[in-house]
Amino acid sequence: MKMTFRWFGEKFDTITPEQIRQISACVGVITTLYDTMPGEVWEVSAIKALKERVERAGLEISGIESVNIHDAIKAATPERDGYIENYIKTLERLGEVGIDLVCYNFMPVFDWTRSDLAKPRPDGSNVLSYDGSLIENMDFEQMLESLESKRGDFLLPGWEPERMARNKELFEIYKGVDEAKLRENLGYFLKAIMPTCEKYNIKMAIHPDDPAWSVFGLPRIVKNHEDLHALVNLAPSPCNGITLCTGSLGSNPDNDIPAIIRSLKGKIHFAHVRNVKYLGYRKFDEAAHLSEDGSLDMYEIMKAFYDIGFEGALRPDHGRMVWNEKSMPGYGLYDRAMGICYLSGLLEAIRKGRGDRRSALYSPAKEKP
Ligand SMILES: [Mn+2]
Repeated sequence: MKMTFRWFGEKFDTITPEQIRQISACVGVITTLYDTMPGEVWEVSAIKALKERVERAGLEISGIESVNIHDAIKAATPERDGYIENYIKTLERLGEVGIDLVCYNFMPVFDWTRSDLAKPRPDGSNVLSYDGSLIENMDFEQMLESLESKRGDFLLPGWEPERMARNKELFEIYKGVDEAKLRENLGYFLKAIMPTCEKYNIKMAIHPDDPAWSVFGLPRIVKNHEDLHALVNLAPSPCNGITLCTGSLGSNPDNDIPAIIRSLKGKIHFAHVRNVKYLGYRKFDEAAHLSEDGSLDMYEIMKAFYDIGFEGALRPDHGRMVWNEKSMPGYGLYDRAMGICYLSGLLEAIRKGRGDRRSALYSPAKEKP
């Protein structure tokens, strides 16, 4: 496993690659060109500049999260083939500089949803939180206003104001797109891009829906074991796989995360690891990574990744906001750094318990001559 850290780029993140480098165990960043819109072809010069910036700090780009997919592709409007061509062009440009992991999602209109971006905890920290009873009583406009009022100066990935200004139009194009249709559109997209992915060995890793159920009446097709296996079968290729996000899938207590991991050997290309605390039906708080702080057993999760021979990039996902840090909700430095160290500790114990003496910094990339 390769331990990595999400970084939003110089213009958008409060954290520097130099700070990330000082987190022991971390070998790379997961990043993106955050100022490109879905559908745009990425500029070669911008990709190279990003790569150089990361490498200057002694890190690698371990993957891109995300190359976002234009709604024309998700909803299969007449413009989709042009946008797929653009997507392929971006993949080629990433492949040319040796980037071999791309995370994406196929959620209509917006991606993750929360009712609170900074819910106070008794320990003085705060967390992202979801309360279904609040969300179900809001319409989408109210949801947007609520997030807008809480985000402070920070951008929220997946809720770009430029796109959200068009939300009525976006909802309109998804009329008549049910789960079956959305899955068909995903299959069409995957079949079109797989030859390019195979040529450059780019592993595509779809992110599960967050939370793992339908919100605002929009279809969701990456929620559980069944959906993940259907996705894998849509386009059989070593490059078609999954971002196993424990927190997104874990929002639904019916999802047995270690069992899901074990069932997807060879199909998990990227891992997001975080904990959630169940508070009731469709109600949860995010938590510290520590097992005891939430409802997921992080030891069992890391063991499952180890047992299936997962050697891809893993990153700690959202943390709490601690020590009065000010940053993008969920993406402060401190709690994610504590998270990655905790996960690395679990992994060292699992490895040594199995007689595996590889160093904690082992990563497949580093073994290459
Ligand atoms: Mn995630």
